Amino acid sequence: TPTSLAPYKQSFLTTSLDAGILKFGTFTLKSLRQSPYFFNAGSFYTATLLRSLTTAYAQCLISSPETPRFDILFGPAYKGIPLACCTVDKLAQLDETQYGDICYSFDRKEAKDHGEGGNIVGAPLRGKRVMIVDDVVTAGTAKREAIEKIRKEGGEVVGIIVALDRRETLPGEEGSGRSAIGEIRREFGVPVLAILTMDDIITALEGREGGEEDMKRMVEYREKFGATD
Ligand code: OMP
Repeated sequence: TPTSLAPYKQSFLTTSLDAGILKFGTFTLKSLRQSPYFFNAGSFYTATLLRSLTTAYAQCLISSPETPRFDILFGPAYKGIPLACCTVDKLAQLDETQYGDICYSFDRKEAKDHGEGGNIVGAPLRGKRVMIVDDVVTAGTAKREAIEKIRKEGGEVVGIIVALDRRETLPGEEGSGRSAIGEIRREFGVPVLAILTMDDIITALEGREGGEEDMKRMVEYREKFGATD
């Protein structure tokens, strides 16, 4: 099937489908919406799958015109921790000159009051330009918490990268067309990069043999809950 996706996005989508990480069916989301698809980034736990995920994050950061300059890649606990660590390793491997000095950092869920203390593991955030890496964005709740934490530690949030931007309206604001990610973009003035969006999935998979019913439900869901900004 002809698609307009960048090769690294296409290959990431293929891996996600083959590994059963991107699934079609009926799923209840954190927002309680019933979704015809679900992306379970927590399943990227084999060496090969983790590498395919962090390669895609690294290629997205390297190739997006929107990517800001950053010093630290921050992965919110717990799911973001391996993402931040393994993606900085991948960035340096792909371009040592440009990314060899990038640091990783993540938060503790519970503050430590002995030893070195503090709430952050990895590079200190104070005065640094911080990029957040996370799995999926739907309503953006988790990203807001991370932004607040980083600011409290004296870091400057310069952007967010996720594997999947579902591009949905905020719960209770279905008619507005305003997306969770659009709100974050406007409110905090930072770009939000995504390896894949819901539109990418539909574009790439529409017309796929045997997947017609799944795509019909995807399009219906997008009409109901999709954002337009
Ligand atoms: P928000 O914090 O509302 O943006 O929700 C994002 C979270 O929803 C993710 O971190 C996941 O825990 C979960 N999620 C997925 O992992 N994959 C999906 O396809 C959809 C969701 C979700 O529940 O919305």
